[in-house]
Amino acid sequence: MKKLVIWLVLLTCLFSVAQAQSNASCSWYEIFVRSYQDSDGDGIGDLQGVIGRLDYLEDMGFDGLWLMPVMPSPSYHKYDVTDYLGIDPEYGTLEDMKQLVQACHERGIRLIIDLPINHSSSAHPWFVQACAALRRGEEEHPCVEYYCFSRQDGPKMAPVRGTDWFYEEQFSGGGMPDLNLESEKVRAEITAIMDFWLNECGVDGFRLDAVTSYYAADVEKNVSFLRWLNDTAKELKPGCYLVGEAWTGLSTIAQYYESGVDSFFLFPASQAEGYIARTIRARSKPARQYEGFLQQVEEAMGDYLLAPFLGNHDTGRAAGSLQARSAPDRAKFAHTLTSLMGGAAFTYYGDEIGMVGSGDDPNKRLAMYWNASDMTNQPPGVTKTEYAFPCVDEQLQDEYSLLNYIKKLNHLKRDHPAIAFGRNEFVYNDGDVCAMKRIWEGQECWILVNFSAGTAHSGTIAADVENLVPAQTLDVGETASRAWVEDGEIQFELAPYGLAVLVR
Ligand SMILES: [Ca+2]
Ligand SMILES: [Ca+2]
Repeated sequence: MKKLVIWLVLLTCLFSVAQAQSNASCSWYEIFVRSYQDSDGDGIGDLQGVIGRLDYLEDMGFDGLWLMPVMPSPSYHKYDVTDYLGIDPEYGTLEDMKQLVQACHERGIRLIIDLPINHSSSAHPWFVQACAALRRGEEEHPCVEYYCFSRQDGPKMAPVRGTDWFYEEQFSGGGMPDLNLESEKVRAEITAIMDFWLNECGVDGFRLDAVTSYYAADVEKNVSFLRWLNDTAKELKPGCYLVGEAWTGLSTIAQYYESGVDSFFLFPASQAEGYIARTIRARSKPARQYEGFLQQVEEAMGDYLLAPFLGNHDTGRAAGSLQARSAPDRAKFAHTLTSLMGGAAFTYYGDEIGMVGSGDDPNKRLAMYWNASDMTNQPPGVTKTEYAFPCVDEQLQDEYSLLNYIKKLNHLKRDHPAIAFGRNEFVYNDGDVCAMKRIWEGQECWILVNFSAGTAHSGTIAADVENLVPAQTLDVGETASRAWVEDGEIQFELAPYGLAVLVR
């Protein structure tokens, strides 16, 4: 009997994992609403603007959207929230948000929103009331336990003016007091907040901001809080998707996955020193480097659903770190290598047209370059406005633009979900060319990839290739790659950075 129960539990688990992945999106797109598309002429991007661009996003093959914070906030970036149950009036109304959710779902696009709950704004009524109570000496006021107050000063502590109290602020100087996640009252608020967005508004999940700061430098407590958060969210809406920001190394990220949260951003693959950029820069045997990185990831992560990305709103733009101006083909290829890591890959808005930006945060969040006469205002604090590649409208017309390359890449993944969700096996690697086998839900997909800037000729792969048929190719330029089976061997001619997919 006991054995039967264990089997049933195991089967249920397997079934729910398969379920979760078959519902999963594999090409996510991160949007900074303010800089994306303005709909009412005030120069600030808004939700109706995003709705107006859904045809574009659907055409591009993105099947998931992550909106950076949309809740009311005094800052331009809105990571310090003053009302967790509303939409910032700059962006629109709750009705607009519901309309956006519905329009996304009609297109088979999932929508998640940023949930910054490590801290609130110092202008949040909870904090304002708590500080007022402390000034009156009312330490028992219900709001006081919402934050981490102490009579002891120290690092990451800030004074409560007019009292001898201090409060914890991990992101110091930003008016962002840390919430007390130990408090049952705060957890009840978070439950109500998630219920509101998941069920009343209809979003499909959350991007969890700054999870490593929940309990600063305490992975175990963070994982246990995330376990509670994940269980609560999944109970409120089975199948919702959570992705966490744990800006840390591979083994620590793997620990965070033990919480049950679906994904954590794969920071070690991102930015100028990450796996992708290092593979691209490798002086010899780049395909071997890539295999090595993928093996490290697999050893640490097992079957977890990865969330690889090149850059986001906090990092320098990928086109800059990849030196896309001098090597546009390599920049295209970097997006492919990101997707080939497997899982739910994320693209930051504007990266599909090679927008650049680094240094001060606002420079990384420039107005989306639709065309010179259709752009939002730049966010406040921008010190450098520069667009390295042509605008969206121009790139749409150019078959070999970065934009059209990423579009083809997204559609390739859509046609062959095994690329994103299949278990990976390297079946061939000569240093410049590798072949990877992915099997998922009965689909078998072989991907041949040329990592070099030269054409790769007539290699052969002999093992287990019966009945493999050529399916699709993806190339950075006009020369098309080829791969086919002949006399029990795969033959290939791969164009520079070319990719060929065979299926069985
Ligand atoms: Ca507007
Ligand atoms: Ca915290």
